[in-house]
Amino acid sequence: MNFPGPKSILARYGLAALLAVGAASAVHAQVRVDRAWVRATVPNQSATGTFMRLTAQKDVVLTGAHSPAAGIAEVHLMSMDNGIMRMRAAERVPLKAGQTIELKSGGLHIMMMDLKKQIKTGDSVPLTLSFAAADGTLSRVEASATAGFAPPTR
Ligand SMILES: [Cu+2]
Repeated sequence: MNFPGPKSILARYGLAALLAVGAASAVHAQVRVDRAWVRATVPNQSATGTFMRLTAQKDVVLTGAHSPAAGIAEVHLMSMDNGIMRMRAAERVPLKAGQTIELKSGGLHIMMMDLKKQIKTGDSVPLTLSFAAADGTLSRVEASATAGFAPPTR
């Protein structure tokens, strides 16, 4: 019998499975998520932005996002183009080890589209962020964004 060693188990299931098990323990997460918030919506609003601070423990690339609150969650980048603010999908956002990047209004954000229901102030919206390391290892980090109309004050 040839049992898979720890290395091939990692390769087969990805670090995601391991991280999912230890999601509650931030110590093991490769990326720390702070001050996550989502802009509350009015009835029938179909999209909104989610913002946070991300601090990577090692070089990784943010490759996507997912939330049960939205049909589609995309990493978006706002930029000025000839005086016009434009928004486009950012497929890969590199994070440098030890550096904090801020997803904020008017800049990088997670766009939640096809919202399942109204997001009200104080709601807690679960969010899964996907990352890829330089060696190809994939991981996921679970976060929770608090709904409001302004960034959290602490
Ligand atoms: Cu957007």
